[in-house]
Amino acid sequence: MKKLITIERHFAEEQKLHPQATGELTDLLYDVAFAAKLVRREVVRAGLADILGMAGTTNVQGEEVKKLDLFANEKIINAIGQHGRFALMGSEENEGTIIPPKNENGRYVLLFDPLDGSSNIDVNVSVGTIFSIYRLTGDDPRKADIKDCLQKGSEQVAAGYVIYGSSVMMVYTTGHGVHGFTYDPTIGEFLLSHENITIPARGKYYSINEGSRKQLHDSTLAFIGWLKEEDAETGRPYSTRYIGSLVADFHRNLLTGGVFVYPATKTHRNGKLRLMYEANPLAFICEQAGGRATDGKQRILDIDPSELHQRTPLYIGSRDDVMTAEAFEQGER
Ligand code: P6P
Repeated sequence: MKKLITIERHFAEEQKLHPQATGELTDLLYDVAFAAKLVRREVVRAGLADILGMAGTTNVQGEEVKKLDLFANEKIINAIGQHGRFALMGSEENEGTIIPPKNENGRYVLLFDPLDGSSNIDVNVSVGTIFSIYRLTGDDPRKADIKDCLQKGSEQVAAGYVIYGSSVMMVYTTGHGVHGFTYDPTIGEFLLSHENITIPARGKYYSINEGSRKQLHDSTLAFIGWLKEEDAETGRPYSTRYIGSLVADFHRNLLTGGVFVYPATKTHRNGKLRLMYEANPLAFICEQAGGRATDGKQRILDIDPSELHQRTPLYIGSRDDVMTAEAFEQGER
């Protein structure tokens, strides 16, 4: 019988890989896993409870917010913020930074998208929580401010996501590989199910919203055209897989190989996806799994952020597929 390793046990093992860790990283990750269990409980029964449907408000993105987004946001802030380990937080649902309920000893920053893909909630398509953890740039948590939230993705100490799908999984990295845990509701634990996830160098799927063809630049259309050509030697044509839920599309490509593209378009020069709590954490995971993540020109993790909610074009997934996409976007093909 395979060893049953809970995510908490794995966090403790990971801590030994961080000589400077004082156990705080383990505690942070434990808090995130705990919050994920609370969010999961509501997401999986959303159809039953009276929390389905529109909350009637709009978030900083100007998007209508469904009650589950609000719930997830509040749960994460309160469940994680109560232990005082985070000095500051940033969420897709909040315009400014969030000072947790307790933060006097916090030496870390948490940035998160509480429920990505929420437009899919009512149709029972997988949605996800994405998180990114940084160390404070200074020593005094009372002086923590927006500059602690605007660090390059390469400074992340941990990142991960929870996918609420046919099974609920939590995937994370602290810079020592990527590990996946599947939730067992009979014991209320995330159990190690995918150790050291690696993404194939080239996949067979591509994910892009071709409905916006008219808005796509010729370079992007040329890449899509290349993917659709018949060429057995390079495994083409690729198949389209586009769920419209970033975490679900990313997770499939991470496990099977493939490339996800949300590019700059004629109407959105920075694309749609958010750098700090969508692209950066997934880029950290993707690179740790042997993949690649760029904005079409530079590594996502090298982008010097200027705003908490700034957007970025995103090409992420199998290393060779992303490099091919970049060659087209840079006019080299
Ligand atoms: P489009 C969901 O709203 C989201 O933020 C991501 O989860 C998803 O990848 C993307 O937007 C889909 O955007 O423009 O293709 O509907």
